[in-house]
Amino acid sequence: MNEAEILRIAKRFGITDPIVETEHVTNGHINLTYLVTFGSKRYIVQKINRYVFGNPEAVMNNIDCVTHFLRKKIREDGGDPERETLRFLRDENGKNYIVNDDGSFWRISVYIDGTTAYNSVEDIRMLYNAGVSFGLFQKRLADFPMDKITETIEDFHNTPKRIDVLFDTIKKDPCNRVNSVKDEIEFFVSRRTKAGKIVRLQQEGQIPLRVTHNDTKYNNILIDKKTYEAVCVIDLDTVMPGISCYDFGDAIRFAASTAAEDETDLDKVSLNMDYFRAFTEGFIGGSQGFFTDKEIECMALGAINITIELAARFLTDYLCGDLYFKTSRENHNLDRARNQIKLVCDMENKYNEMQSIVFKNYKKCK
Ligand code: GN1
Ligand code: MG
Repeated sequence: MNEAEILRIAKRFGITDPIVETEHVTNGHINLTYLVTFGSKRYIVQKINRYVFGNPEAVMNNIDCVTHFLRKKIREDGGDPERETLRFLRDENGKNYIVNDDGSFWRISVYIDGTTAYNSVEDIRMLYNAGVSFGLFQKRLADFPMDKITETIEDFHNTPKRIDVLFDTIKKDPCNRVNSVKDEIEFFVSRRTKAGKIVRLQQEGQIPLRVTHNDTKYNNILIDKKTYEAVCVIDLDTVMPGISCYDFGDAIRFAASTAAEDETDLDKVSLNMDYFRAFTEGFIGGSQGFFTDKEIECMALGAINITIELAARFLTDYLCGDLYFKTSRENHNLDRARNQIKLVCDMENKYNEMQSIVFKNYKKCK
């Protein structure tokens, strides 16, 4: 992408200052993201991935409704809505996205100064604060009218369906890769029933459907570089009806692992219990006692189930020829799948300990 094109897009959102600096942000696996300084102001310029998001207008409409609602809640809580939620620029027709000449979808949000998104935990206080913020995010959206938002990706965290898709793909073997993943297939055969438990409980009405974030990776929260405070939850593309234990679990899966999601030395991959404790304390405390007893009982299992789901998604994408997640090396998705499988096995060994930490924190805020 050249700067002239970014400038042309920015103009449609009313930005007239020249570009001073452009940085390609490579954190995310889906959208194309740039941090661009126009004059003295910084913005996030993003191209939405059309392969992943079939209906980008719906994505942007969801974001509009959710940020509008959050802004009001933040104000009521005495916070600063300009720092604590995203603000997207509008074009001359009032839309929060534009369609470029080539059909691509672009959006621009205001960069929140003094903050950054981290890929790993540099200080445990940041992780605790991230927990508070993700917990509070759910609490603030508790009375959001769910019928205002649409499902941007169908069955996004329907774990049993994700695993069915994996087994279908194994049957079809579109890229002749199945031979290299025999052990991994065994893993999914043995976990298939367990992996569906949370979704089943929700379908039976034993745990509620809530408005959730659905992608609570540690790098999807902006943290103040000086105070370590978690300022703003970002990447709102998948905010839709979902399961609270999965928001908890997805954050644990990513941030409380002792290694990066694509680490290939599996001896390095395990669940860091200090990190688990810190995030749990923040998340359950931040949500201020609004989870039900059943949800609390399912938090630790939520971490295991969502990690199995991610392993399935990465392996499916590997078998399909790497169409969904961005990859930057050969076998990248296979490495990610193996990494997540190892993490699941370690979580299973630590399940009782995880449960007792969750319960302890729940009792504290009741
Ligand atoms: C993707 O875009 P990013 O990197 O925040 C993915 C998540 C996965 C994650 C795995 C829309 O998130 O579901 O958990 O990669 N987002 C989408 O790292 O599929
Ligand atoms: Mg992201």
